Amino acid sequence: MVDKEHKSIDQAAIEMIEKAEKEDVRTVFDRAEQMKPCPIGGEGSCCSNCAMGPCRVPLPKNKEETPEEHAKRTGVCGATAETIAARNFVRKIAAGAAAHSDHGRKVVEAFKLMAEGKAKDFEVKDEQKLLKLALDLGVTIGDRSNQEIALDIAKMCETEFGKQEGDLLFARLAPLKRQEIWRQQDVYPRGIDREVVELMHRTHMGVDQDYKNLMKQGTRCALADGWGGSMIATELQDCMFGTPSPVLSEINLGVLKEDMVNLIIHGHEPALAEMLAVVSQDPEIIKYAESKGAKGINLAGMCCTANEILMRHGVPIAGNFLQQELAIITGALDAMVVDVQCIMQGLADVAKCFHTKLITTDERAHITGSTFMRFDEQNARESAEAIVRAAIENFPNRDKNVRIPRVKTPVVAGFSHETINYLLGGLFRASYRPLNDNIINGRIRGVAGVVGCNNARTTHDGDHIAMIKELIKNDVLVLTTGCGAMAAAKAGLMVPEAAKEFCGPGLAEVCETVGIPPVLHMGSCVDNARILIAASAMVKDGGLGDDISDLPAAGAAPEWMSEKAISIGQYFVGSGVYTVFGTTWPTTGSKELTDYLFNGFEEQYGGKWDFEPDPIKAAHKMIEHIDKKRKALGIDKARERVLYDMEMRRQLDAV
Ligand code: SF4
Ligand code: MSK
Repeated sequence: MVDKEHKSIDQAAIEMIEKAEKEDVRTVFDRAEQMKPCPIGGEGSCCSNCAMGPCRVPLPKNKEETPEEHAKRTGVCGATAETIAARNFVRKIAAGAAAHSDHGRKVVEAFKLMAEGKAKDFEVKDEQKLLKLALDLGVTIGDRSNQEIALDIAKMCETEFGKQEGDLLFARLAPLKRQEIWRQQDVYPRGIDREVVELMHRTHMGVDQDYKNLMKQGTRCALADGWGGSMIATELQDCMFGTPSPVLSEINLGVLKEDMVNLIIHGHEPALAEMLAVVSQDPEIIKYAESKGAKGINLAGMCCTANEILMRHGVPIAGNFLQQELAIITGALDAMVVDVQCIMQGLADVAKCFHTKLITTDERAHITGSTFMRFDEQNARESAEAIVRAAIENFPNRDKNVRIPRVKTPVVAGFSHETINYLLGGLFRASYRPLNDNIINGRIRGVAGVVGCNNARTTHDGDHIAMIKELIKNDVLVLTTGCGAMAAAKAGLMVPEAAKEFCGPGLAEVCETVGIPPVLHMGSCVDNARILIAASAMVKDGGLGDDISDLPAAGAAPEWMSEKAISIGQYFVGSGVYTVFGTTWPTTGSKELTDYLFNGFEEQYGGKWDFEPDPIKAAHKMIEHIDKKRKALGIDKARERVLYDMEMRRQLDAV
């Protein structure tokens, strides 16, 4: 028997892992047990960049390496352990930045089609945001229509990918001091595609062989993701699908319904999900489902697409990354519809054991053994309808072997930057002032971004929850995205009532006064750009220094697994944030490179990396960093506790 509790802290997941075992269905949890990680690749000491290799240059175990031994630790071409580890690390950045940015490009294409009137099912949903974006980008507003303004914005954003000269436009939204640092370090991002291509070129055999210089381009490429591809994706998605505002929903496998057609949309890009949300409410389609014996259509999300439609429509979430196969194992899933990123190939094998139809929808991501049904933005509704009909037609094929865990949790999501601004400051004077004031007076100790994936090498959701609970207990407000956000929601940390139960007294008071949860769901992976904007807004509101690196703030990804997470981490570090990763660290094969990332970087960028697999210790490292920043700002004395009476609370409201 396997130790199921060790695999997940989520009761729904544990129940489905047991069901899989009984039914002899192999999942990611089994594969992780059978496939031990390669120790040489794990420390970044394997190079396969040319056919003279692969070369392995592992760090000697259990003994100090002499300088002579170190000098001999090279690949066939003479590449040192530092160069090899750095090349491997920055290639992860290039892949992560490419993934986010190609998502951004797809959004721009859909946005442009909409502006040209060629994507008839999409429209500008948030006019305010469109106009704000036009002002940010210098697009003329005048008496032009939304379509005309949107077309100019689309063209400008399109150019951001391929431009050869000049700076990325969205990077101008960073605090001025941050931009100065980028200029001093010569890493101000240029065209998005250019940064990815240059990084791939520089890591080719025989090009850039100085680990610090490789990291310089790695930083510039990551910044082109955070302040470019990801930010473009988030901003245009908000214009086209609506900027999220607080919404109540539910999360976990218990959202699946025995008597309805269950359809899960899994992946990252929201356009298809948006249309599925519309189509699944269509009375005609519901009638069709009824004709097949179902009571209706139940749409749920998985991974970041789930976050997108939860944030905007309150569509329930079935689970995060490590639950994708488990959703099929319920036996209640009629269709698993996927687009791009974080989709395990194992889904196809698991789906074969059940009646579930696995449907791929994007030309860039086919899976052997699945059915391909292309999603066409120009005929979005028809494409979505065909997919929903396929799910409905599969409903009668369900067998009796259905078990849906009775586990689901309420969640309040939808905390975009604009919403936080409004909730804190009010409609007419939206600002971060009350947040800054509460940090200055010490009720809130600081802010942490806890983001990222699940990883089958550590207990599913365990590290996220241990870290987040430790942070909020110590009065640190947590902003979160991605699968970490879903972990927090499943653990009941995303309802306002959680403040009283889990927070330190200062944070609890503020959350209760404003009526927000202590852990704020800010969206999907690309929406980490919202955290950059929020951090910039805090700097601009004043009182907490003049750069993101001055803020009492820290970042973490305790269960990271994807290359996108490395790119996100690097753009946080390059934006001045102390960032701690858990589970494993991919550069330990080179002490010099690791020391540069964990220490040297801070001198250049104000932010730095750290690694700590123990989530409680990691939380305390973050708190220590937050306290260091409070001290530097001279607000460390302010952390005295104040008990609020009603009058004081009203004053807080009126700030
Ligand atoms: Fe080996 Fe150098 Fe080729 Fe890498 S580039 S595989 S270290 S010879
Ligand atoms: S889905 S990148 S596992 S957060 Fe964005 Fe989750 Fe990580 Fe994928």
